Amino acid sequence: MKAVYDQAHWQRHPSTELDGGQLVTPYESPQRAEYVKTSVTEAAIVDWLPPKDFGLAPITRVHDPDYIDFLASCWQQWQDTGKPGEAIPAVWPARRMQQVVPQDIDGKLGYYSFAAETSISGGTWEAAYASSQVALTAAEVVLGGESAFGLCRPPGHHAAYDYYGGYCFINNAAVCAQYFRDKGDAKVAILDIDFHHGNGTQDIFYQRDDVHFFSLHGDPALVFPHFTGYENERGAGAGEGANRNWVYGPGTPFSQWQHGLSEALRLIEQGGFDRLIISLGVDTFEHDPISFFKLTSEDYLKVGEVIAQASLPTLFLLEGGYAVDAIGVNVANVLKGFKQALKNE
Ligand code: SS9
Ligand code: MG
Ligand code: ZN
Repeated sequence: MKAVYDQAHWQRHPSTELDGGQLVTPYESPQRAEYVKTSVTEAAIVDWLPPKDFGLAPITRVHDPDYIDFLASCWQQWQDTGKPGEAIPAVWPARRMQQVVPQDIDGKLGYYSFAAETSISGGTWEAAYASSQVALTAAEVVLGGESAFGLCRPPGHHAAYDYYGGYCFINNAAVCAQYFRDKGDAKVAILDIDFHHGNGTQDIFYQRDDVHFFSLHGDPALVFPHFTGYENERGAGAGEGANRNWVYGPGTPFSQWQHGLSEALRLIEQGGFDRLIISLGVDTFEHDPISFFKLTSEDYLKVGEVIAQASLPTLFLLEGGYAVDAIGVNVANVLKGFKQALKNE
């Protein structure tokens, strides 16, 4: 199995996250990626590849080009105003207001975001761009039929067609699904096992039948992203039935969560997909500081095994996971379980 890493992720190092009415050190830290790199290397299950550059074109296949321009220029525009801190939105177009892009940076931040915890600082765009190229480099390997892991940071699954939030700016899984389509695949599946609903991925493919989205996550009535992820969201128009959500409450252990996982895998096995993308968040871990599921480090071996049942070329992309000292082992265990199951086939 191949894996891709880029030290450019370090350029994403904001010093603030709005949490509990205070500005705290962000949970989505550079150390996360380093722990994953170390554990996956120690597990001796991958060969590391350097990232290639696929340019902006694959990104604007799934994101609004104006949104991408905004991300690329936001920090400069923010600094030009002389504002003292990092860029944080404080106002949004609410119900019955106009959906028009404002000129002023405070207005733009609200227009192009859906959450305020995610500060934008210098290097954010560069790291988000590099993260998408890590994903695409791994995707190119998967196009050849071999499975691969993209060690993406920042993560992507909360980024929608034209807004960021939840630590995400470019939707790496969506970029790669579209890349697979553009390279000739007829049908692609994305399975999101991060603790949070992949609202961005759902948004991008909601009306489409060629990329199906499956997500297991904490009940949005109780947790972020609060306004999407309910089980009655099943896709619309041509995409009717191509979107599935499984929601679970506080304290959910693997023994319960695995029912959704197995059901999703059954649908993926029977759905005639060419390729599978896993939005691999391990914030389902029992000691994750911002989540409430109870998966153990051992459980992640089983998760990898179950994913292998689909027998599809599989692209694993890192999403969340905030218990930094365990994130490495948990991610490595998913890949280990997957690889082991393939061998036993
Ligand atoms: C914590 C609130 C969490 C954002 C969570 C984003 C997870 C990305 N005080 N809000 S995987
Ligand atoms: Mg999820
Ligand atoms: Zn998450």
